[in-house]
Amino acid sequence: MHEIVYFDSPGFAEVSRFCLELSGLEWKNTTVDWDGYTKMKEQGELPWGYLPIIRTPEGVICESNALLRYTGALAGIEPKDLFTRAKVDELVEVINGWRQHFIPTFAIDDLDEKIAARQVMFDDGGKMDLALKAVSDIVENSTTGWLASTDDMTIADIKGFMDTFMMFSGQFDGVVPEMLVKYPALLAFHEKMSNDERVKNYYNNDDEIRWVFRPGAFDDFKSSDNI
Ligand SMILES: N[C@@H](CCC(=O)N[C@@H](CS)C(=O)NCC(=O)O)C(=O)O
Repeated sequence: MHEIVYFDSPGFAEVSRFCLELSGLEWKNTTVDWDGYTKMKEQGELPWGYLPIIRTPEGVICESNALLRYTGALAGIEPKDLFTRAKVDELVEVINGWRQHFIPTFAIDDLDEKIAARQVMFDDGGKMDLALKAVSDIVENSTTGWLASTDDMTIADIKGFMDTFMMFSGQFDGVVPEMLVKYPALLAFHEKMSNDERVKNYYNNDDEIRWVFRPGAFDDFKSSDNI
């Protein structure tokens, strides 16, 4: 039995939760609040001090990208070809790196200041704008519609989809769905991923934060030139 432990939010764990579901194995989704996290840390249950972790029959694994590769392999979606697998990993790392821009804004106490700092990142030429343009280019240059031009979905697609769209759920002050109007290719990728049967089935529920992963979630924000 595999058990993933994280906060309730998608954050660093959503991609691995989805892969565990795809694997068809029995798995448990354990969620903790800040007190629960602190307790685990004090009790020495977090080898590197962070969540998520996954408890496996053989021991604990930490670091979200390690979890993603492991659960992606359990799901049987890792490319067999080594070069392709490395290209998938390359995208996973690049997408992960975008968090570096965003995370410092969590420490800004003043709400207006926090919103302003995030707005700058999403303005033309800002770090998140460039990141979203970069995924858009990857989508446009793909020969198959999947980010690493593979025949089927890989962990790069899951990471690209979830890490990108989770930002717009309303969970992060100042980051609003309207910001997506500038990225039609990204919205096309959203349509592909959210309508994939595996993704569609997983989000066939009424979770309030995870509306961003459902088909049609951003239909209101598709620009008219794009229809
Ligand atoms: N590099 C870690 C980072 C994980 C991380 O930052 N987790 C946050 C929750 S989103 C955490 O545990 N924060 C507790 C803290 O910063 O004290 C990973 O990718 O798993």
